[in-house]
Amino acid sequence: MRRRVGLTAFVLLFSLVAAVFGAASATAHSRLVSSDPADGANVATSPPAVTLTFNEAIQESFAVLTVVGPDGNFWQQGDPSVVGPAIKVNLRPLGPAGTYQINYRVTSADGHPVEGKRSFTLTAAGTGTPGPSAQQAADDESDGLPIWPFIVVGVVVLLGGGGVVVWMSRRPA
Ligand SMILES: [Cu+2]
Repeated sequence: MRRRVGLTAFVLLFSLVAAVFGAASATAHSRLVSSDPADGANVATSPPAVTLTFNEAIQESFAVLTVVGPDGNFWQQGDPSVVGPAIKVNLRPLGPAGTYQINYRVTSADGHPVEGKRSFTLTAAGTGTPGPSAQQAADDESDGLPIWPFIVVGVVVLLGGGGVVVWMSRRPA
C-alpha cells in the first residue's frame, strides 16, 4: 500500500515537473536585443534598411519584417533576409514625416515564433512613394498561428498522467 502511494505521488510529481518544464521552455525563445534604427529614434533622412538583432541565431524560414508608415502603407522594399542573429529588410526612400512602425515575426532557434514591434520617427518628410496598404494586407491574411494544437497537447499530457495514476491504483497489490 505504501509503495502504491509512493508510485502515485511519483507520477503526479513527474506530470507536474513536465508541465512546469514545458511552460519554462516556452519562455526561452530568442529575444530581440537591438534594432537599427534604434527603437524610438528620430531620423532626419531615410535609413537604407531596418535591421533587428536577436540574442542568438534565428531560423531563416518564415521570417517577416515590415515597416508601416504614418500613412498606413508599407515602406519596406522586398523580402527580409536573415543572417545569423540578424534580420534585415531594405527600405524605400521614405515619405511623410512621423512614426514608422517596425513589425517582426521570426522563428526562434528553439522553433517558437517570436513577434513584436519597434518604431522610429522620421522628422523631415522625404519624397518616396509608398508600397501597398498595410491594412489591406492584414485583411487578406488570416490570423496567425492557431492555438488549438497547444490545447490538444496539454489535454493529452493531462489525460496521459491521469491514466497512469488510474492504471497504477487498479493494479492488484
Ligand atoms: Cu521558445
